[in-house]
Amino acid sequence: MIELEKIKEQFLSEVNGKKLSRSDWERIHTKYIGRKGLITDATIQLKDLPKEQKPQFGKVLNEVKSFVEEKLGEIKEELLKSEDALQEHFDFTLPERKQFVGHTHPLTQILDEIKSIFYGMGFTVADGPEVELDYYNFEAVNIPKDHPARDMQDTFFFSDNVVLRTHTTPVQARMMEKHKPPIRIICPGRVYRKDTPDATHLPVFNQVEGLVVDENVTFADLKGTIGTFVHRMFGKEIGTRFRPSFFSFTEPSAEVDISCIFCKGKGCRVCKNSGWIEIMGSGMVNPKLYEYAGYEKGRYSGYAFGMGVERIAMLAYDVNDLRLFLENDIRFLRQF
Ligand code: 2NL
Repeated sequence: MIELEKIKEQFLSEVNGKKLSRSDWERIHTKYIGRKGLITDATIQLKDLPKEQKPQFGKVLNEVKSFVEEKLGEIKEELLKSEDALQEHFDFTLPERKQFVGHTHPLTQILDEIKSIFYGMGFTVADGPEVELDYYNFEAVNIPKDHPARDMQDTFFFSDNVVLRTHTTPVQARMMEKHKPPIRIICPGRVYRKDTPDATHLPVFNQVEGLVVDENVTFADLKGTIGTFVHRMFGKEIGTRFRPSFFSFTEPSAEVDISCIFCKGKGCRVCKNSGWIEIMGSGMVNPKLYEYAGYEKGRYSGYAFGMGVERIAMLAYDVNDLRLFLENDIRFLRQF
């Protein structure tokens, strides 16, 4: 009994009015109620006491044990609270961290729009290699060896017969070689020219070319398809004009102009007061290409066209420098 009172007093002297650390707490916990602690010892002693002393000793032992456990519990709670306070320096006045949701690049948006308009008219997409044989890039689309487009100045050559494609026309030449008409495809993709970048030139840019070959295809089909494309892309009020031109892979050939989307044809800085803006090249497929494809002579006719995606995007978004599309300046991109 005296011994139990002593244990309690000793315990109190170790905890009362003391600022205990976590390790102090561990040490005291072990000393009193650990497996070999003082109170655990006393519990073992209880067994050996004379029968008549047991109830009284047991009662006091339980009181002391409960007291110690309760006190250690309180101290632990205090310890945890002060540790939390140290760790959670949460400043509720801090401004939030903004999360920005991205979106597709403006060029991709325009390309998606172009594709979806042609899907709506029954076209499918074809693609091919960017590193191309001279044969498909030039020869098979009627650009002979002495043609100015073959000038070393504006083509990247890997070797005598391997180039970075300068247009997506070789994709269509490969399609014709592999498949018999009817053909109704568009070929979007990256093309390369040896140009120094400026507001209107890039050495890498994107094209969409289209090709339709079947029996009895006429220039009227070309006009209808392009006219519909212009209406869906730029609006019902925008007119289309075909102006005679030359491409070695089409005959006859035409440049496609649209009425100026900025001044509606009245004349402004963008259309250089002409009221018209050039958006693509087109024409009836030169029969020479059917020879290269191995088609039956005189059986098929078709039309083709080609446009620069960056050029369409410049018009659609009223952007006056091509390089802006490549700089990835978030202030520019966020506007679209
Ligand atoms: C332009 C002009 C054009 C074509 C591309 C083509 C393809 C085959 C046969 C005939 Cl397989 N033509 N493509 C035709 C006319 C014009 O592109 O200024 N592109 C940016």
